[in-house]
Amino acid sequence: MQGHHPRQPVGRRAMQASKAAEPVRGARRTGKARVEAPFVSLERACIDLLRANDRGGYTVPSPRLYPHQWAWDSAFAAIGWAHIDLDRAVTELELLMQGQWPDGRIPHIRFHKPSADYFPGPDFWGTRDRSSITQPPVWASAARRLLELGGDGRRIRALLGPIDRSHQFFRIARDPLGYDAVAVVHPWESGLDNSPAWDSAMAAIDPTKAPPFQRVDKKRVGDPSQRPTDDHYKRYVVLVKAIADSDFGPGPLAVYDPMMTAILARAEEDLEWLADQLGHSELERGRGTRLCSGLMSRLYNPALERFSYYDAAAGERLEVDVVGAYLPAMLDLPVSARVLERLRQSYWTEWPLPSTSPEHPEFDPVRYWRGPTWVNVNWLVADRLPGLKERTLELIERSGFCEYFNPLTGEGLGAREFSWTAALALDWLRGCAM
Ligand code: 9WN
Repeated sequence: MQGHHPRQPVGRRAMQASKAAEPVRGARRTGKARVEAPFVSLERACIDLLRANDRGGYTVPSPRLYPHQWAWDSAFAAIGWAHIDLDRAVTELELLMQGQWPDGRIPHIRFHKPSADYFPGPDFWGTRDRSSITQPPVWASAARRLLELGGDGRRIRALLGPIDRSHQFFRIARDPLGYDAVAVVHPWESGLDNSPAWDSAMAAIDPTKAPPFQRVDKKRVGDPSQRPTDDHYKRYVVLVKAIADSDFGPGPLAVYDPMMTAILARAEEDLEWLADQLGHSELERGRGTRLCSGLMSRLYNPALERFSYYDAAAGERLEVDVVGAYLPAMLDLPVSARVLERLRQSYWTEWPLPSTSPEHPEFDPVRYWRGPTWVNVNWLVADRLPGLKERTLELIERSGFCEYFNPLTGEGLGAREFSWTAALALDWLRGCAM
């Protein structure tokens, strides 16, 4: 695994590369010199947005819809902060890791302050100040970027033990069949909450078991049709309660997720790199390679040239045509080139990448993860899909720092002033890539 994929140059060279990089490269395709100016101001706008969403050490994903610290959002924000203020970037990861459960899990939400602006709060989770599920573990990859850009090695080194334990949690608690892959226990854990990937497993969850609750999210976006349905929300809530009732164990849902597995494989590789750089000798090696083998042997479907999901509770393979089924191509797998080709063939809409295939019967270009384009997904795979970074920057410049975008029209959707959209755009503008 190590060093086989095109990555950023490290240390000082990364800084030079970022300064020397031409942020306007994408715009130049239009051949108009004057398009440079908006990109310069886009960079300024990214910085201003992260500063505005800073709550003193952590960054809220968006001020109105998501007023707490979310795990993968925070790691993406740290990558943005790394281009503004490296110490502030390290603080972001420190606060994230401080929320760690004793068993190693990093909660997907850390509630620093009470807020009536988000449901469910800690009382619903049955905790004091954090959720009981985790999220795609991008924090090792973020820590790597911080060190590459010159962050304080002593502070970053102190994060490696907690990061290591957070990775081990997946093997201990999220691999019920011993597949060397990750099974999520709640759609929110995947980060791609409302993807059709979860529909068949969620069909087994009884929505009538949900206790009474009031959604806040629908009031926070202009158009509720961009958010999950009430039926889905009831099932999410039933799962939250089931996890609390099982003493924060897994609950009734377990779906192997190729995208989550790929993100952890990349994170393991980045953790090994950090351990080498910073002299953290106690790290167990080879976990990333094992996850790659798990992906290939358990989840790859050669006929479809993409990856499958696997419902461990039902014992059923799920062939769902969603973007996560292609995301393992962000790794150096023997099939990555073929999978990327498929992804390009089926997902290159006007404003790629849609989160669900336009051919899928559930494709909906405006509803949350059921069709819209998301910047973080694009960022994860953009260095392997020429043109994707440039097109995504054009999209942001045109429609703003939205949470997601209509993949057909480019219309901005969901929350506004969304942190990871700005943070990852800034990473690109400074010449970096996943
Ligand atoms: C539930 C914060 C989070 C992201 C997820 C995204 C959305 C939350 C929600 O917002 O999920 O965790 O309430 O919809 O799907 O990826 O981390 O931005």
